[in-house]
This record gives sequence, structure tokens and C-alpha cells, in this order.
Amino acid sequence: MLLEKINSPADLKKLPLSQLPLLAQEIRQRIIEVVSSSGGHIASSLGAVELIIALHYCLNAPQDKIIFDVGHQAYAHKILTGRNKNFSTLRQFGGISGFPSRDESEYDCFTTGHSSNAVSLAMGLVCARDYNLEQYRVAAVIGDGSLSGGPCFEGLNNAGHLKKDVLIVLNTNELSIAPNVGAISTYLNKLISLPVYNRFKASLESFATQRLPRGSRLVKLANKFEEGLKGLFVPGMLFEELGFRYFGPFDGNDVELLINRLKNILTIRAPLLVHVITKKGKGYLPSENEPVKFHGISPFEIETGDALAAKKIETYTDVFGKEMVSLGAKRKELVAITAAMPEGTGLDKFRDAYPKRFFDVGIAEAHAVSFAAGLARSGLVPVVAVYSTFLQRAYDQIVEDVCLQNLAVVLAVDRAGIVGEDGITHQGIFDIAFLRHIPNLVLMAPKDADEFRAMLEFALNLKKPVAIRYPRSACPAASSPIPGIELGKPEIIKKGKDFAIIALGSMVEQAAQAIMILEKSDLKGALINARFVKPLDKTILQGIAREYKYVFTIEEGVLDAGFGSAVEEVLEKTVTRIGLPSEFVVHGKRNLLLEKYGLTANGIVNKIKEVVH
Ligand SMILES: Cc1ncc(C[n+]2csc(CCOP(=O)(O)OP(=O)(O)O)c2C)c(N)n1
Repeated sequence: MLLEKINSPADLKKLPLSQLPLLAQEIRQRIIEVVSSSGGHIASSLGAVELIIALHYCLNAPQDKIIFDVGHQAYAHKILTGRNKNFSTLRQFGGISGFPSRDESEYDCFTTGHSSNAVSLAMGLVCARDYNLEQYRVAAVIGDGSLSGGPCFEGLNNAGHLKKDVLIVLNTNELSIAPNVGAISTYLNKLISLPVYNRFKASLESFATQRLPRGSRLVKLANKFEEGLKGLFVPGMLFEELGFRYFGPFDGNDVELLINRLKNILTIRAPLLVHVITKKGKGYLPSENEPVKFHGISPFEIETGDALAAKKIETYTDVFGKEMVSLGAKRKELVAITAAMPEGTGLDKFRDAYPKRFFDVGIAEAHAVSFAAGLARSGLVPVVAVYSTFLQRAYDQIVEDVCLQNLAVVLAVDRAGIVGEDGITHQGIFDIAFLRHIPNLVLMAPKDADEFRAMLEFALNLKKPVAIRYPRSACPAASSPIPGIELGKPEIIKKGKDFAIIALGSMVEQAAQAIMILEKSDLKGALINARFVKPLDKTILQGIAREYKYVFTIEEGVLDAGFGSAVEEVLEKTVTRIGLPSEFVVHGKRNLLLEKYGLTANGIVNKIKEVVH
């Protein structure tokens, strides 16, 4: 095994070029084996193996910096930079992170997970390097999906203007998670399929390889000639116009070719954009055939690619996806928006049922929210489904374009709370804190499927900005007959004597179990389902505070500026708040992390026993 001998890029460089395709195969095998049991971003990582080998072969990391946009494609980078042995702990608590992590390795310049920021990060490094008169190369690797995100264009715009030595590698595979959408994607496809340029390229290549002596200066000149001339052939030359020297498109799964090209290109010190085409899921048939399913996957059987998960449970996302379809049938004004996550958010069903009322705007959360404001301003009722962590990108648009205008936009905030294995960059734990202070916005959280459906209907009728947050978890099926939802009013599920718990959304079920456990120790608790974070019904809350000596709040989010704080503000007195500390929460199974932070029935029992005398 070649891989066994490689603990750093220096070891990699000891291998001759001719052995690198075999190494790529071994890395693929390792990725498939590990991800089949840990789950993870297999398709993107398989596609980028040769590209990562080539970059480490030609650059000198960690002195040279390589930044992976999102970072979900960087498994080969982890394997080549001393983490092969531990790679089997991928995404497990205490194990290797699924994304680049500064805590994990000096080869990871940034802890990443959100897309479209690599060019900006690179430009910051480059300017600091030049200011400090240091000498190293900086490379940013970005996918064609991530290129569609606004921050990437801001970075490119700045890079072309600064004219500094930086390498941007654009990895095109025609997919984001779902097939790419948007004008830029169409442009890139044109670029890679342009017949005149490709014919020219092919004839130049055969001239160089067949008529000229191998490795001669003339071959090198021919390469340079091709690189120089193609500007005349490639239409638009968007990147050249932006101030980059554009090279490609190259076959990004041909490691020898890539290294030869990169070596040449890296002799130039300028804003460089190297465009490679890779096959998402390369080398593992099930993921080549179904790259969308294999973008991010839970454990699977290697032979078939079938998921190992026992039985399918209905998640909050499933409930949302189905309910959007039935609401769509009743309401012609309902439209749905996703930022490149139709499957993840469950909106794929709405897309299939009502294609004209569905918008996938690409990885562009900020745009999605302003776009929704435009739709709402014209009388449509948009639902923007977005993961809590990615909604962070759209804070200003929520404030200015939706809430300030008091427009009827519904934000379906999925993955709110602990998301589990995707880890530190993906936990949806800040949304309560960054939403609950915005005027006009109503913020809710359902405890089960029936209530979720009722909340959606309520939100669509409200004609105001509404956010509904729900977790990445199984959704309890149904409540006893649901009392109608009234703005700001909680649901009193159970009366008690010794204490009261006001629980939010996903935590209602845990709180109910905790109360049952405590009854065995003769402690009788009341259970209140908050339903709303904002507004809160002051009279009802004050009544609860009068009736019970001990009041607890519980939420799946950070405590700072969270739901419990909101209750305290309304009551103007302190309660015992249970939730997450204000810290970044690492990767691990959701249940394990909930347990760690005391957000399980037992955790709640312990806390209540500590406080109630
Ligand atoms: C701000 C943000 N929105 C959404 C995502 C979710 N996401 C992760 S990877 C990805 C697709 C990236 O596509 P591309 O850059 O083409 O990489 P590929 O997976 O195709 O290699 C998306 C939408 C994210 N990581 N960050």
C-alpha cells in the first residue's frame, strides 16, 4: 500500500508521478470504507481526490496555504496530511471532523463548513503575506455550486482589483448538492463544452505530444502558447475580465496532467484561476450514478450503496415537505424558495408538484430572503426553507427587507438545534438569539407533527414575517386534540404543584418525560408548551410565575439571548434556564450531544432535583 507510507505532503512528493493514479485509487478506497460506516460527504470528496493530490504535490503546505471552500470535499487532504490513521473516526464525537478544522491540523488554515468564502479568506492571507514581506502561495479551491454564492463574487471582484499572487481552483462538476442552477452555471457549462476551443486544444495537444520531443522546451512553450491563445477562443472570458489569468478547463481527475499544468501555471505570479472538471462521486458506481443522494449520506452498504439505517422515521423535514404540497393545492399564492437544498429541506416534493411556484436560487441565502420580500410585496406568500446555520447569512435581509417592510414571508428554519455529525460550523443554535429581537417578526417552534402543520397554516394566514424553527430529528406524531394556535399564547399541557417547565419545540417531549420520572419521586411538575418565542403572552407567563415557586425554561439553542432570556425579560425576574452554553458545539451524534448538555429527560430531571427543595 502506498498510502501507508504517507504521513505528510513531503512523503507524497517522494512518489513518482506514475504512481499517483494508484495512490488516488487507494485514497478512494479508504474514503469509501470509512464513509460507509461513518456517513459523510462522499461524492464531493471522491471527485476531488486527484485535484488534492496535485495541489499537495505542487505546493508546499502548510507553509503554502490551501483553503477548501465549504471543506466537505477535503477528505483526501485529511488523509494526505497525517490523519489517515484516525480517519476511521470521521464525524464521531472526539474524532476527525467532517470539515477542515484548525483544532485538528496545521494544514487546515480555517475551520470551514459554510460556502463561498474561500476566495475572501485567501485574499486576506495574501494581503497579510505581502504586507509582512513573506513568501508563500495561497490557493482557494471552490466548487461551481459555491461559486454561485454572493460572497464568492465579492472576493473575486476584490482579487481582480488587487492583482496579487493567488491561485483559485474552480472545480466544476455541474452539481451543487442538487444539479446546479443559475446563469453562472450555464456559463461554465458553455465554457467546458465549447467545441472550437476544445478542437483547438486537442490539435495543439497532439502536435505537442507527437511531433515534439517529450519534456522539451518546445512542449513547455506549446503549453504556454495554448494557455495564452485560449483567451481568443473562450467566449465572455468572465474571469479574465475580472482580472484573472484563466487556465483550463482541465480534466481534474487526471492527476499527471494536473500536476504538469499546475507546475507551469505556478511559475506565474498573478491572480490565477485554474478551471478543472471533475466527476462527482468518481470511482464508486452508486455515487457516480446518484451523486445527489451521495452528496451527504448516512452509513451505507458498500456493495449496493443502500442505507444501513433500520427503519425510516418521519422527521420534521418530512412533515414540512408533505404539508407544503397539501398547502400548495389549497393556496395558489403559496411559493417556495430554497438556497440549493431542495432535498435537504424537503421542498423537492413541492418542486415536483408545482414547478412554476418553486425557486432554487443556488447557494444564496441572502438573495433568497430579499427575493422572497419581492414576491411578498407583490401579493404572493413565500416560504423560504433554510437551515438555521445558513440563515445566519441572511440576517440583514431579514431585518431590512422583510421585517422592516412587515412583509408576509415565512422562514422555515430547519436543522434548528443540534445537528450532530456535521458539527461545529453547522449547529443551528443561534437562530433564537439572532431572530427574537427583530421587530414585527413572529418566532415559533412546534413540538410535534400536528402542531407543525397547524403552525404553518397559522403562519400563512398571519400576513406578517414569521419564522418557524424545527430540529433535525424524528417528529413526534400527534398531540391530543390541538387547541387552536393563538398569537403569543403557550399551551398548558399539564398542571402541577412543585414546579413548572416552559419548554420550547423539540424540548417539550423531553420535558414531558422528565416530569413523568420526577412524579415517581413525588415531585409534581406543570408542563407548558411555549409554542412562541416571540411574542410572549405576559399575562399567562406572569400567572405561571405566581402559581409556581420554581419555573424552568428549556430550549435547544444557546442560552445567551435565547428563549429563557425572553421569558425572564417578560417576567422581570429570573427563572432557571436550561439550554446550551454560549460555545461552539463540536461534532458527534445528536443524542450524545444533547445528553452532554443536559437536554434529555434525565438531564432535566437532574437539574430540577438540584433546584427544587
Ligand atoms: C452558506 C451555505 N449554504 C449551503 C451550504 C450547504 N452545502 C454544502 S456543500 C453544497 C454544495 C456545494 O456545491 P459545489 O461547491 O459545487 O461542490 P461539490 O459538492 O459539487 O463538489 C451546499 C449547498 C453550505 N455549506 N453553506
